[in-house]
Amino acid sequence: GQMNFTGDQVLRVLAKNEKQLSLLRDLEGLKPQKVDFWRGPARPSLPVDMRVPFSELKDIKAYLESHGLAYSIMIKDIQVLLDEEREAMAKSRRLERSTSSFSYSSYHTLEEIYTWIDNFATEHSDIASKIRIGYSFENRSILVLKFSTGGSQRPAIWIDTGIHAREWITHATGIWTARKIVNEYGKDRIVTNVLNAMDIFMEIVSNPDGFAFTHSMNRLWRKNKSSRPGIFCIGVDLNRNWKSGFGGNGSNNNPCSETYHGPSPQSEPEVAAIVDFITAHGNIKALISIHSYSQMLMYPYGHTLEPVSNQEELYSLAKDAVQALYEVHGMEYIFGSISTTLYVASGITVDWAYDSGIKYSFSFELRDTGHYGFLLPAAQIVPTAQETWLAIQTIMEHTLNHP
Ligand code: VAL
Repeated sequence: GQMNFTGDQVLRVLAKNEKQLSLLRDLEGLKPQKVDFWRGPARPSLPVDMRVPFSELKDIKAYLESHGLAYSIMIKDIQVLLDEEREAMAKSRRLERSTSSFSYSSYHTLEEIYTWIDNFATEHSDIASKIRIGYSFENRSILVLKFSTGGSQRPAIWIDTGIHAREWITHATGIWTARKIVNEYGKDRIVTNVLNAMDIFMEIVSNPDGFAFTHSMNRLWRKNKSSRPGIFCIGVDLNRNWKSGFGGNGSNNNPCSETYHGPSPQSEPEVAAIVDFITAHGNIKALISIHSYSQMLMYPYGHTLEPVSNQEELYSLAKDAVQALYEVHGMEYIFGSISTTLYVASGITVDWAYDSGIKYSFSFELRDTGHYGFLLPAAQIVPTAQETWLAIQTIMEHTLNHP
């Protein structure tokens, strides 16, 4: 059954300087698998959020206090939020069944999403179709929705959500976005122009095994579910398994780490499926990889502080996208390159995409900034998707206008 998180807390630590940050980094090595960083140590201006199991709270709080690290309690009891989330899903499921409808303002299981994908592709077969690009480690289908008004190998935009299993707001945003695209084609100027010249690919559940596991066992699982003989811990961080900068700083060699990069680049079938698809396609012009949380819009590189060659263009595009997003519900996003905005992270999706010639490569961190973190209430799905849509449109339009 489901892992219970009663009494587990999310602590927010505000490190004053680099030395305090490295004391926090030490926590990962000191207590492997005991502290789960929700927002990892990055820079002194950014908070560090960590989930601490009830059994470790005393020790961890003592560690923080003894080193003069100031902290506050962001979530007092994780299980309370998990119970509310489950109850909301059950309620919405009852309503969906009695009305034979799909609620875009609720979270869904993998089976529900896969059924929705089938129905969606059938209902909108004039512009949408389903493609299976591979199989996960546990042999689940890896599905992509293709939006196309014709042509062959048209220039295309790729959007992936859910590469990290617990980031449920990203799958929900992807689903809402897919519907938005079909609803707006022929109405909205940008969507119509984009789809008249380009295709859009959306991989909504990029880590199906991990996502299924967040529903069946552990809501807070991040990695995939691969295992290898002789290795005790399960799972590779699918956002550390890409070839660009593989194994470098901000990725971990320890299979028990949440940022374990895996044995070799693209060792994971979920990553290999995307690499093979995008490479075979050969005409992807923009890639948008969606994560949560922190409210950021970022571009390469992650693995190095070196600026990319079109960094000024990406900076001003990110600025415009974030401004458009802000105008919807007043949510503030920060933006910049990953390594300078957040932290150095190696083997990530957007670095690989950029190095593969996709010069408009972006990664979002959606809502919120830590009040709920990964447990964002379903009431925020639609507003999050609405504002993200404006940013996505901005990137799509720029891509269309700069072939
Ligand atoms: N937050 C993401 C990660 O740690 C970044 C690197 C985009 O995987």
